[in-house]
Amino acid sequence: MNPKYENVLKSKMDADSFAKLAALDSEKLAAFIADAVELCDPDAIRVCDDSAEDIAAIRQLAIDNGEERPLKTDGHTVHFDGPEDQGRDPHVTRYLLPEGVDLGKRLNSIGRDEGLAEVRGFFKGAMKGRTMLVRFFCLGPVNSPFSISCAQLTDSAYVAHSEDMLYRPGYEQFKRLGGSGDFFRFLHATGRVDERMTSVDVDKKRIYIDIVEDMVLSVNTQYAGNTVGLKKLALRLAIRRADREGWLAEHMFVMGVKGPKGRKTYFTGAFPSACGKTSTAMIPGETIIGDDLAYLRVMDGQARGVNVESGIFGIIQDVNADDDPVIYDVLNKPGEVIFGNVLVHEDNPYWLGMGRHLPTEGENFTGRWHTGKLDEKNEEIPPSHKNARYTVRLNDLTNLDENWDDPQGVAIGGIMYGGRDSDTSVPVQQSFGWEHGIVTMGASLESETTAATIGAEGVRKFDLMSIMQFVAIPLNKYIQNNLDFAKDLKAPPAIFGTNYFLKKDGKYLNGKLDKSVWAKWMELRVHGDVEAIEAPTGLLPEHEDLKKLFQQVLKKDYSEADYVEQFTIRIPENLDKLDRVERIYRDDVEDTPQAVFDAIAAQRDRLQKLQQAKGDYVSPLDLQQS
Ligand code: SPV
Ligand code: MN
Repeated sequence: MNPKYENVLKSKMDADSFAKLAALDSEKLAAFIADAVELCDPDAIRVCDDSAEDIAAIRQLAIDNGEERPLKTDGHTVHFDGPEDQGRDPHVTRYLLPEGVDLGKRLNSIGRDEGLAEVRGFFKGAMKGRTMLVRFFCLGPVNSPFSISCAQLTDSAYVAHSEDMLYRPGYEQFKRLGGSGDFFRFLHATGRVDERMTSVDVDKKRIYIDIVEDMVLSVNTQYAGNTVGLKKLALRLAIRRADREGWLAEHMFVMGVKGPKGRKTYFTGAFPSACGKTSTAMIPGETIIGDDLAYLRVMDGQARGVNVESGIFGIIQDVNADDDPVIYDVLNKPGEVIFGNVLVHEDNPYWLGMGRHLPTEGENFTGRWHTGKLDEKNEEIPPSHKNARYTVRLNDLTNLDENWDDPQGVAIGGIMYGGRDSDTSVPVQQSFGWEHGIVTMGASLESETTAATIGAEGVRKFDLMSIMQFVAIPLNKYIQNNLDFAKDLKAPPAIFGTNYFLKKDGKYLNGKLDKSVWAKWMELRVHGDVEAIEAPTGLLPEHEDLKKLFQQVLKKDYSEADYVEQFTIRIPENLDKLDRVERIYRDDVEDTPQAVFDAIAAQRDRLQKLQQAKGDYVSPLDLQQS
């Protein structure tokens, strides 16, 4: 090791930590840590490996330093983020733009030199009085073509603990690969905290992504979406790497859906935050591989996918025994769980929609709370935040798929795209083919905004592939990469558009569990086991098939009237949507692939022809079987 780094590092770490670091034999790593140490000035540095002792020590540290507090049930803790740190913060999340690089005008960016100077200013001395933790993780399964090694530096034991639960351990892999490797680097500092250990300098919150160094700098925040480097911050870097190497990094779950005679078909699915992604991946009776992030590669002519993570950082609101029985069970029995921003009363966690009466007082993300407590705008503070979360390990789930950690991934049979759409798309439909699906379902996705991101809720926003906030390359390239992905596939996955949020006269047309039926129908369609009806927007299920599935899966009758109401093609709304999406691709995106305009034009043409023949709202019963 370069003596310059060695001196800095040895001055702040014990022999055990230094030995762990030296064993990795990486100048790049030593330089990264030494620079961070000089900048942040921690009192001490602790280097952790993959051992159970180190992992347990981190968890204990989070409790000892007050970032987490034990709850009544064994293994459960609660963590609070400050009132203004309850979601990802896109306004202060920026790419450090090197000179001469153009990421397109939709991405939030700042000149690299200016941004680095600003954010490094906020890191200066930020770890005084604290210990810097040095952690190693792996994105995707270890020892796999999908693996990406990562180093995380943080002064938050909560962040490090969360990463232990959410990612595969990466120290041994680092050692095996040698430190010259192409690893991602993350530096996080909590910044000044109040007596509840929440970051207070919210005006100095910054999350800056350095695409030159594959590094992310995050400061004055604790919310995991802003601080856990391996989650959405690594996704941005992975999208760039995937672009260079010819694979896909996606904001998608991976799950298995059971078909007839013991068959199982794997799906990925992209849904914006808080739009049913986790609950789809957790459909009772099916198997989960992951709920948030997937890498996809072409291997031997097959689309294969892995879960990037090994745990779930899920939204807790509305998790209850009826709607999400598997998760509910994990949250109610002894075992390692971090509850984030819930209501705590007598050392038990409570959240909205849990199916129980909530206490009228306790502690929440605003401190002491009681019914009727008002915020600065005189609005009533809810007992638990809408974006309150739980963190669990996949290993604790009873529905975990047996192939979840396979280094070769699983073969993907189908892809779902779904948003929060109250008035346009049918609950489920299949695309006519890869290109039609990528363009009119993935790249045309819109969703009404939710509490997972700071900002107004319920505003319809364009969110292609549910990944808009994370696409770190020009959008046209991202879409082209998705279009091109099928080129080397023997049989591309079937693509489906889903919509769980369709309304009529202000009320939802579907029950929360109906997605189980749609999943079964999609599974049958992947294998061509059921026929479909050709609509201008895609292939629709037949009533008879859904009726059978509703009976089989939910023991419910599914009337023809319900079917017609849900699957009526709403032509004016669909045409409006095409106009909105086309406008974005024409005016806001540079060099949009022609395939996007072609697919939109063809869909418009089909919709207009049907409108002329049958009017604005066309029942699926008036359409032809394909
Ligand atoms: C999401 O909001 O999409 C999440 C949680 O998965 S996080 O990105 O970590 O905020
Ligand atoms: Mn997500």
